[in-house]
Amino acid sequence: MNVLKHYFPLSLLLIAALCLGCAKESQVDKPFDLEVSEGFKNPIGFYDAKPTFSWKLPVEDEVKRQSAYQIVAASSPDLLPEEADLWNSDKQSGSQSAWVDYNGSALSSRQKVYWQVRYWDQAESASAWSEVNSFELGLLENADWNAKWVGLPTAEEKLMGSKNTLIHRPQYLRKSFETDTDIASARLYITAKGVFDVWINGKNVSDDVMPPGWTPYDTRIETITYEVTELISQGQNTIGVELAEGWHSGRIGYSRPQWSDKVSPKILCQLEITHKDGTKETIVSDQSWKGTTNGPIRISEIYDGETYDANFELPNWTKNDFDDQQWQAVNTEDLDPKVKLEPKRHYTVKSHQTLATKGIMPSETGTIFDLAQNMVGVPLIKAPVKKGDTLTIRFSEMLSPDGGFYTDNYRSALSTDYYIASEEGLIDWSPKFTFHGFRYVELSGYDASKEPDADWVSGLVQYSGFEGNGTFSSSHDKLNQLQSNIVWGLRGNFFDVPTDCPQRDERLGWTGDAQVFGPTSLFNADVYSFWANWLQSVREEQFDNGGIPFVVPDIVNNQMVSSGWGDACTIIPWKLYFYTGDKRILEENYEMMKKWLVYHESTSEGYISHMNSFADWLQPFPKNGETKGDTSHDLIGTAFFAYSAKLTAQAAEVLGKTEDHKKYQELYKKVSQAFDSKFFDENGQLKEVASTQTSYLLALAFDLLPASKKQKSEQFLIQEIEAADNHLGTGFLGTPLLSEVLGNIGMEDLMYQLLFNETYPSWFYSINQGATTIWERWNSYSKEEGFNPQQMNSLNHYAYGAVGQWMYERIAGISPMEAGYKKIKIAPYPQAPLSSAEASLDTPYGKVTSSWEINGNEFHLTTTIPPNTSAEVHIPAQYTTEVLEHGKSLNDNANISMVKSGQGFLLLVQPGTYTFSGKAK
Ligand code: RAM
Repeated sequence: MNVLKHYFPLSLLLIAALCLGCAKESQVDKPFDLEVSEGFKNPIGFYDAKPTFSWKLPVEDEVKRQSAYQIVAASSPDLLPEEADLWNSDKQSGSQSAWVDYNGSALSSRQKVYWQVRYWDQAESASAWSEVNSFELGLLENADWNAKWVGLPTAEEKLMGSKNTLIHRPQYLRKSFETDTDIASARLYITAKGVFDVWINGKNVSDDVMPPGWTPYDTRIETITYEVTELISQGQNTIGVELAEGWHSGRIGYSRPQWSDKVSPKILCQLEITHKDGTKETIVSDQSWKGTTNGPIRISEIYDGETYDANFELPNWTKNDFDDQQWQAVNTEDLDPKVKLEPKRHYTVKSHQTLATKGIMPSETGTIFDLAQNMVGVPLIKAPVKKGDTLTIRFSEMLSPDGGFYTDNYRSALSTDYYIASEEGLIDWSPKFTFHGFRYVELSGYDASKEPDADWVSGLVQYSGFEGNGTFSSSHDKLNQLQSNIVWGLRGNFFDVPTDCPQRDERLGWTGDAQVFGPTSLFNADVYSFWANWLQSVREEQFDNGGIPFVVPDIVNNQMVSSGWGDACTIIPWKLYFYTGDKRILEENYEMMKKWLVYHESTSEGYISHMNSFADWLQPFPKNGETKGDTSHDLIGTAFFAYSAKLTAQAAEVLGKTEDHKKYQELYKKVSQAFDSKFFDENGQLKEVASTQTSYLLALAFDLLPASKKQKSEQFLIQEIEAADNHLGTGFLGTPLLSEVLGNIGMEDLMYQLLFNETYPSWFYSINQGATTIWERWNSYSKEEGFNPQQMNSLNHYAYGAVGQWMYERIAGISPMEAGYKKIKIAPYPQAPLSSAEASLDTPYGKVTSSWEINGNEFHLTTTIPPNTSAEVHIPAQYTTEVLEHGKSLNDNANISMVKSGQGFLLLVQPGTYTFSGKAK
């Protein structure tokens, strides 16, 4: 006691001193949500040897801003943080917490890197170190591969399918091998010219759907890495791969190159085992593999569907003791140095959701199962069959008014699966190497003695692996349905590449559709890596003259280009930069953007474009009756020429390329001037070309008119809309600009009217006809007249869903003021018929929310601003009486400062959550 007593004051002092020390070191919570490059968390088989690092600061009252950071990277977690052998950034001052370039030792294939980060807050308090994260590189070079392409020469069978296209029968490939010593780790590197599913010792290696996905295969094939340590055992092992034609060798698009054995599907596979004693062993695909086409998947085609014959099942073929004596030796092919093998740089397609049948009805030939939602993926069939039965599974997006099973809009895609039963009982089956776009499934050929049951059919919803990152909802059911339709359009058309539609004989990476919907997709899902990958494909497909094909991957191969479509190559990089803040996307694509301007120039005279164009595709009420609408093609081409020049100038500025910035800014001005004098008179009215909403929208959205004419032109736009009885009159290119332009010119009320219109053409029109996705046409179907007679009538086409951006940005009111949401604008637009709306969005700095409600004459707004950002909050002019935050005067809150109190309040706020209220005057 005495001793303690004696030392008490001293020990107290010591503890206090220690605490102060640690307080300085780790007073604030550690950063979280660590990611590398375009949002990857602890990836393996990673593509990027020069990654960027991002992290988030904790949401706490004390943490407002980062004043400095430090990143450490090492070859082993034990070396962190003190002995980081790969990189120590040291303390770097500044608030950058996203997309920080790795600047350490060069990294190579297979290397695993561990890293962590800490930050100092606005008061210079250091956080604790974050958790240790890691990334492991895949095989980055062709030289890393010892394997050969292997497969059976399926082209030789000369099996012909629809449209006289060669069908490659699915193959089953296998290899057994011995491994003697204890296994420390094992990685399977694998890809295919075709699509595959891989098994080791009877276990399915992954739940990926149709890997490796679709790239310009002549230039680049993506490779996949699987962690398979647990699947390999000491002694004998077997790898089995199912392989089908997929996009590489199957019927896709309009024309294919001449068929030859070169296109017979093949796999490339390299299993690398590290033993506990440090030795390494590699098992590769080579001439020792064997294969057969006598397996149960008889045919599998993307457009036409899959046929599975259970009589051909090969029990245990992926296990050791299977007898493959009757199987054939495979053909081998060397790697082609012109075709780069690169780790996949975005997430594979997977089944993300299962939809249950909501209704059953008889059809002429069988039973129809209604999933109550137009979706993309495959059915899961658990139906009773008798031996020898052929179960026929057909699909439809919508039934005719008389209940008929509508399949005309699949055009030549047969979109039918078959299951041939080998025994009586309940099957549990899904097709593997095809996908369908459908809401209804028709089954026929099942055991007729059984009463159809909802459990027989469900839908596996498949799309590229990304998470939702935004939510939007409101007090209005139809607006919520529209949001749902937009999200389902996204799910349905992000199937490894961005597609126009998921169901007919098309499903192609149409560039125009992509640029139109791109921004809205970023509000709803974490699709940055998806787009970054597709842009790599766009770069790979750019023609030597700078032209951009209108579908990527380019299966058309006719050097055709379209204005408004090719401009995806400037618009998407810019939008990705603006919504993420990652400059690298501009760096990667800058040369492509410049080359595209060269192409624009080459198709112009005196800066007036004569580029071919799909124009304002599917504009309603076209006077000429054409799908291309009434807007002048030269006007469209010239407007996009100017816009692409403007975006390239902006990109040059961000990248610090001063000369280029000037040059392209100059080009933008010249093209705008030419545009103005060619198409507009001195009153700001269109001359010599058809007067359309889209013409005015392009001029105003891309800022192509002199200030003196703008206001006048705005009036002409409004007149055009009024002449259409206050309805939209826009196709693919004009529609996304409506909300942007009307918003910019203070005509949000009019935009509300267009958005809430119930009659044709409008968004709600399709909802009134029963749409559960966005349609290709404003009038794809009506209850009175049934389906649009055109076969080009997709009921799952995301383009018109582009209005979703405005729903987040203006109705709920969340938009970036600076790239990547470093500065945020919260500017909701409350307006009848809405009484409330809310959105949330995951930004590079954390979650932003905005939620408003009108209650009598009171306006309430709750908003959350993440740390390391700031925000401008706009309180609408009509509610600026008695504005309070949390019931207190704004002056009482040090985190709020008034910037302007004229037309509505403009407040600058620091990170935190705020609840504002205001009364109507
Ligand atoms: C259609 C596609 C796509 C559109 C082109 C012009 O076939 O579905 O949506 O961009 O045509």
